[in-house]
Amino acid sequence: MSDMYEPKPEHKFTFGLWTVGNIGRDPFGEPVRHPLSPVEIVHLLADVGAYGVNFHDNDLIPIDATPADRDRILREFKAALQETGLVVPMATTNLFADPVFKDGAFTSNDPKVRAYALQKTMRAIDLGVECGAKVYVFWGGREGVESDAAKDPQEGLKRYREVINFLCAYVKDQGYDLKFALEPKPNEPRGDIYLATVGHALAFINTLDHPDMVGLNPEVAHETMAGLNFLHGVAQAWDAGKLFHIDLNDQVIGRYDQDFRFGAVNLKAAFFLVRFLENVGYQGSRHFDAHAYRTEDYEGVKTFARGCMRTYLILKEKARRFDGDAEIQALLAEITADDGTMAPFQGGYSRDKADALKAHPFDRVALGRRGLAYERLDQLTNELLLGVR
Ligand code: GCO
Ligand code: MN
Ligand code: MN
Repeated sequence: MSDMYEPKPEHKFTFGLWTVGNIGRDPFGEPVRHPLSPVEIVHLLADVGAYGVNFHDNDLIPIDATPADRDRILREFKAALQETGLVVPMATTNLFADPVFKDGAFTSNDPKVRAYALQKTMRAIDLGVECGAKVYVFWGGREGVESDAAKDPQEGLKRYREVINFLCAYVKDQGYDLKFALEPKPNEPRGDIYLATVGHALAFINTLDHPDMVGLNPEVAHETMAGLNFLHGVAQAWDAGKLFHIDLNDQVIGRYDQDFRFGAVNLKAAFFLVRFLENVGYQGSRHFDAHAYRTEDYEGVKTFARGCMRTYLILKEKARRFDGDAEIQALLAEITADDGTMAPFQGGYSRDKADALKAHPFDRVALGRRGLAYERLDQLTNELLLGVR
């Protein structure tokens, strides 16, 4: 397939080793696909046109690998990167799979577990940096509780903060060129996870020792699981200068954590998201944190991966058309029209301005009577997305 929607490295599409490498195990069923080695995954991703590959430490190096295993695996992985031209823009730590993390890692009640998690993360940061990562993700999958009887949430946050502060200092001390991106999620695998949403994480960042080093990795599915508008979270992260990375996938509100192909559920939300990212000039990776349906074999996995990227590029083209559509733009101009008469009241505060505004007569009834034509605008959006304009 070679057309204008063909993914190219310049599009910065990335996948995790754990995404296309997902073997389709779920709480009810055994794997449906055989595991691929990291080298095989790199080749699969190169084949479908991705730009990069991201990993958890243990996606690449098994948790119980010997130093010799580690060296061999790393050598082979780097050779595959070299051969395919794929890069590693992001890395992260698996702080959720091993039983040691059943009560969390940085927020575990056990100080030995917390110290072990910190050790594991420093080693994983070294590994990520060695492979070229510039962004390091913190997804607190097990940082939370099933019962608040077990852990004080304020204590949990205090422990989290102490570790992130420690790790920021570690990165500085090592002279690494690395930024941290917190990935909020409300629940799953814990009953409740700390730093549940983009908003929680943004507020937390301001309490850190080095807030400049720490941003966000928002995920479509996670904000959707919380019943929130993902675009609004992304826009707020961007506005705060904190959109360091993004996890694209799809999710139906109210369901289990689905990790569907980007655009598989809510195309319109995906459209406004892509339009936002493209229009503000987001320069980071477009990372797909999703996996193929459990019904698929590896051909289906490739179709899944191509589908994520293709949908993104199609929506990017739709965004271009939306912004160039005369009727839509005329409507938008009408909606946001400004006759300039309010200019004296706009901008910063002055006492004169406040006095003048308090005295200004408004025709409230006339203002409230005006129809806004959002129905027409939304229908035009739908028609554009449905391909009839
Ligand atoms: C999930 C998360 C993870 C993280 C990954 C990278 O719901 O399981 O989205 O896939 O993104 O651990 O930090
Ligand atoms: Mn997720
Ligand atoms: Mn994710």
